[in-house]
Amino acid sequence: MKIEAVTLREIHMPLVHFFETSFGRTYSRRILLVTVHCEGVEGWGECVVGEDPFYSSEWIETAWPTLTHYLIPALLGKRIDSGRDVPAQFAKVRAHPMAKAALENALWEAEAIGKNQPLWKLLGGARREIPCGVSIGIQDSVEQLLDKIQTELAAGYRRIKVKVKPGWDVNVLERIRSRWADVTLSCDANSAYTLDQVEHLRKFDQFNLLMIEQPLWNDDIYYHARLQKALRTSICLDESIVNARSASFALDIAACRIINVKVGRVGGFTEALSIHDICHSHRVPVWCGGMLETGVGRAHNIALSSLPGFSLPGDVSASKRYWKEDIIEPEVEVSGQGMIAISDQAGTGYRVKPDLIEKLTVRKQTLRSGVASKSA
Ligand code: OSB
Ligand code: MG
Repeated sequence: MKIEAVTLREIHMPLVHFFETSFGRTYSRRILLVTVHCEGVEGWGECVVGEDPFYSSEWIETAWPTLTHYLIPALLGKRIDSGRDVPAQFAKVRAHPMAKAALENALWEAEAIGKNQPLWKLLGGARREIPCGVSIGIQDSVEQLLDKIQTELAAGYRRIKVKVKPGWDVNVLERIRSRWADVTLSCDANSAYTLDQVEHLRKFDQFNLLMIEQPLWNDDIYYHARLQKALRTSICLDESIVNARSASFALDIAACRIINVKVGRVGGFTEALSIHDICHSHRVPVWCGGMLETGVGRAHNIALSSLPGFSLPGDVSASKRYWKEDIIEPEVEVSGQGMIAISDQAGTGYRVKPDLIEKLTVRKQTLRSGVASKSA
């Protein structure tokens, strides 16, 4: 595939309901989309950076120039046959995994369309439907949280994950467990605790949680191993697993028993597949995390979740939980049994809605091979 042009766009989309984690509340998303144009085939990718450098150091205003100055020029005009060949082209650029992933994943999608194959098959997937969980943010009151859990359980979701932070944790988990003794429940701290709080974190053990996600520092693995020894509850690492090497290290020192794979956080499908393979060979379950994606990123998460090691419900849920109208059709739908069916069509099986995307676009730039960059 010759990469003739790449288009970047920023679109603005309000969330149906605010989303709050231990690092803050989001009402509306600034979404960065990339389109690769390869000899009549188009592939789309979503850059899952946030509006602020809070989940990770990358954010929308670092991703855009990293793409236009370095990553897109590294591909323009080249022939690249496979998404797998993209990481080598980016090797000189340190970090910026989400910017890299957006472009790499768009090329995997173009490759799948070019080969007339479903993306999930190209990635090596096997599942024909995937189990879904939901991630529910911190609310204004515990009652509001309980109402939301009720709604999601009624919709069929198979795992409830709640965000926790000091002051919104043991008290909240107690209320959830007293109403639903048996639901599959986990929590995500997004690095809100330190090792001084081990005694406090041990109180989580009484709630029979499937896992506690990233309790300690975002860049830490070593102290999570110490904490895992002190807890009965399984630790799941999210933020601190940035590549296959950190996943191997975490498993070697028993820092966690579960890994959350986010394709943006690890720099693209190629690295995500390596992490999957390492975990699968260690019999460590993985699941697919979410970053409040639109349908473009969501469709990629669905394809990735079809791999055999993705044995736990992911944070991949229906479009309508996030958006009044998603930018793909059909929208992502979840069955009453909490499953998403995987399409047999070439590519992701979802189509972008160009008119809606155009309407939501606030900035756009196309870079063409052999032509100086131009804003429009
Ligand atoms: O830690 O998994 C996280 C959203 C933004 C940043 C970090 C996280 C999340 C979520 C949301 O938990 C998952 C979703 O997309 O539903
Ligand atoms: Mg997380």
